[in-house]
Formats: sequence, C-alpha cells, structure tokens
Amino acid sequence: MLIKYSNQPVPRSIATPPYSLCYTEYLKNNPKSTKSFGLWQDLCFMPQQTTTIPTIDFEKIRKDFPVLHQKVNGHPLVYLDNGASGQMPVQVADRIDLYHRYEHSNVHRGIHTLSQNATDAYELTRKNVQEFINASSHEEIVYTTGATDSINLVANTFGAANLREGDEVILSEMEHHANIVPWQMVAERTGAVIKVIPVTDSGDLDMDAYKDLLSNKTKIVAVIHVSNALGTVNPVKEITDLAHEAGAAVLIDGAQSVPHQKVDVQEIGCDFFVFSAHKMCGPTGFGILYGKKELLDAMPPYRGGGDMIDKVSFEETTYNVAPYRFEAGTPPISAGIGLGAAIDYLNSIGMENIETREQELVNYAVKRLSEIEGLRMIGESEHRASVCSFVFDHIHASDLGTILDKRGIAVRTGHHCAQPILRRFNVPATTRASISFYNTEEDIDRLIDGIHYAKTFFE
Ligand code: C6P
Repeated sequence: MLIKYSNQPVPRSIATPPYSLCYTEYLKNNPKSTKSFGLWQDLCFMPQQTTTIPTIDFEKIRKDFPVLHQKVNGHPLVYLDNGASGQMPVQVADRIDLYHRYEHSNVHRGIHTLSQNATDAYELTRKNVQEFINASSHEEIVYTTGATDSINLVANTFGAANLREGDEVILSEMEHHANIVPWQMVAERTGAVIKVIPVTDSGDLDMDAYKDLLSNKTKIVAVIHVSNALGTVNPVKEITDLAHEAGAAVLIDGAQSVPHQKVDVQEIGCDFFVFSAHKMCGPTGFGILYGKKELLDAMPPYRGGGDMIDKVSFEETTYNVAPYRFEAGTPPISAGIGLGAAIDYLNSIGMENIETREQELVNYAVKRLSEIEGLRMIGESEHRASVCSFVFDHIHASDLGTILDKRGIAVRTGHHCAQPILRRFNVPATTRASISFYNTEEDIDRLIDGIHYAKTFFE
C-alpha cells in the first residue's frame, strides 16, 4: 500500500481513509486535544493512504445497505424510489451514531473540548463538500436544511435585494415546486415577472425559446439540473453561459444530479447550486447552498439568531461573515457530519463509477419498460439520468403503485411536486421508478413482472 505525504489533499480512491474517519482516528490518538476551530483544516491535510482497486463490486456494495435486505409485504424489497430519498449505508449510519454516542455537543460555541470536537467534525463536512463539487473555497458552502431551504435562502436574500418591478426571473416548465414557489413569492413582493422555458415533446428544454426569453430584463435564471419527473439532464453549462451573456445570475437545482454524477460547479460556472443530503446516502434535514463568494459576501442575512451575528446590541447588530451569516441557531449537527460521511462513501466508490453503473441500469429499465404494451414513457430525452416516468391509459398511477407495493416494490406515484410539467404532458400523475447504484437488473425485472401482473388485474 502506497502512503502519500502531502500538504495538499491527495485524490482519494477506494481505500483512502475518509475525512470523517480521520477525525475519529485523530481523537483516538489525541484524546486530550484542546485545539479548536482550525483543527478541521489540519485534518484535511493529514497524510492519506491511497491504493487502486480496479473493479467495483456493486453486489458487495449493496450489502452496505441493510434496509435493502428485508421483506416488505412478504416479498424481498425492491427500492426504486431513490429520487424521493436515497438509502443510507451502514458507514454513514455508524458515523452519525458515533457522534450521538460520544461526541454530541453544540458547535461554534463551547470552550470545552467536546464542543470543539463537535465543531471540528461538523466543519470538516464543509471542506468535504467543497472538494466534492469543486467549489473554489469552503467559504462558498452554506449549510441549509435541504435544497428547498437553499432556494428559499437565495430567493429571499439575493432575489429580494436585486429584483425590481419589471425585472424577469426565468424558470423552466420542468421545475420542481421548490424552484417555482419561492420565486413566485419574491416576485409578488418585488414586482418581478416569472418567464418559463417550454419543454419539447421529448422532455428537453426548448433552448431556442430560452434564448428568445433572455434579455436585459433577465436578472435570474433558475433551472433544474436533472428533472425529478422526466429524468432529463439539462445542458446547465450552456444555460449558464447564455444567462451570463445577458447579465443574469444563475441558480442550478442539483437535487437530482449530485447523487448520480460528478458535478463541478466551477466548470458549470453557475452562481448558486443547491442539493439535499438525503438523496445522496446522507440524512434528512441537511442540505447545501453553494454560492460564489463575492455574491454570498454581498447578500443580506436570511434568518436572525445565534451564531449568525458579529455584535448585538439593542441599538445596532452586525453580522458574521458568509457562510456563517446564513446559519442562525443550533444546526442539525449530526446530519452535517453524516453528509461528510456520505460524501466519503460516494467518493470511495467514485462518482464516475456510480454514473456508469446507473446508466447501465437506466438503459436496461427503459428497454424493458418500452416492451410493455400500453406503457407510455413521460420524458424521452436522449440525456436521461436515474428516472423512468410512465403512464397507462387504463391504469391509474396510484393503483399501479399500490399493487407494486403489495409485491414489495417501492415506486413513487403522483405529480412528483412538479405539477406544471405533468400538465404539459396532459397527465395528472405518473408512476416513477428512480434508480440508484445499489439497484440491480433483478430489481428492474421484478418491476416489469409487477407491472405485467397489474395489467392482468385491470384488463
Ligand atoms: N424531490 C422527489 O420525489 P428537498 O425536499 O428540499 O430535500 O428537495 C426538494 C427538491 C428540489 N429539487 C428537486 C429537483 C427535487 O427532486 C426535490 C425533491 C423529491 O422527486 C421529493 S418531492
């Protein structure tokens, strides 16, 4: 095994000790450490071990997810609702458990060792996220409670401060409600106008229509990276470049992309990028807002309270620097540490390997689904990730979902919090199978068998 010593973080491969484990290791070796804020930075530059594992054994990886190895309604579980929430491997659950058992304390406040250790572990995640999405600094990483919270933060700070009457915000027809409603609310307050990029029959953004919508009135473009309802992967770099040419800022909703592909925010060039921990092997209640430093620095605070201030008096209050200015009150500490462990876990497999495996599974699912008579896919983009949405003329999605559930198969049915795009395709609901790297071809086969069974039931 090769051991590298470097004052720069080395690229991590499958056997590299993850940051979260480095921290535990550090505590074991330095039980009396009184070092506080800043320790996490040292930890990020700890000697790291690397070795190369040539092939990824996804069957073995599946064993990391105890939830997948149970019976539901008398059948082995087939979990195809990863778009709603991903499952958590034992490595992440154990890391969260460790925090609760031995490290629990409030962060950014205590002079005592336990609090400082909790702060170090919690802040380690910021560095971990920075590297994961290739932000240029950990100061560009704001902790939130999820993608929804992150978008509300931007709408209520950057949006409220920069939008005037008649200014335009461009969204797309395939947005999740989380990337529609906060903008409508701020538009109502400021007099800004919402413009919508239409979607083609294949489920792609109409890029010509987008170009026509852009003007010097456009102040913000907010677009989904991967559609949770259609699976379409949008050309976010091109969208960002065009918006910037028009002088607009860009927010990308990465809730469905970050768990499935390597994301590089500097390459995309977007101003803001948001995602949730629970869709990427992490816990609920935690998420990320990436924002370019100069924009975060200029943004007013969002929620007021402890931790986000510099000085408080009844005459005047001054605020902390970004990103802490946006993080009021005691945060979900264990969830933040859990996200760090989730990133370590995903890195240990490699996002490229995850993307390749998921693409294989999605292609297999699309092939098998399209062989079913009467099934109509909603969303047929050539650029598709992780999601297969479909309808039948004579079977309601919720009936199909219920029958599948009785056979241990978990899918999502309904409008997927994306009503405008379902309206665009004239359907009230779809059945959605959303895939992750721990799924198998056998899971897809079980889905197909379940659909055939439902068909005989209804026809
Ligand atoms: N989509 C789905 O089943 P939160 O709830 O804040 O973690 O994520 C909101 C959100 C924002 N954008 C996109 C693209 C999303 O897919 C989601 C969550 C889930 O499709 C639950 S509605």
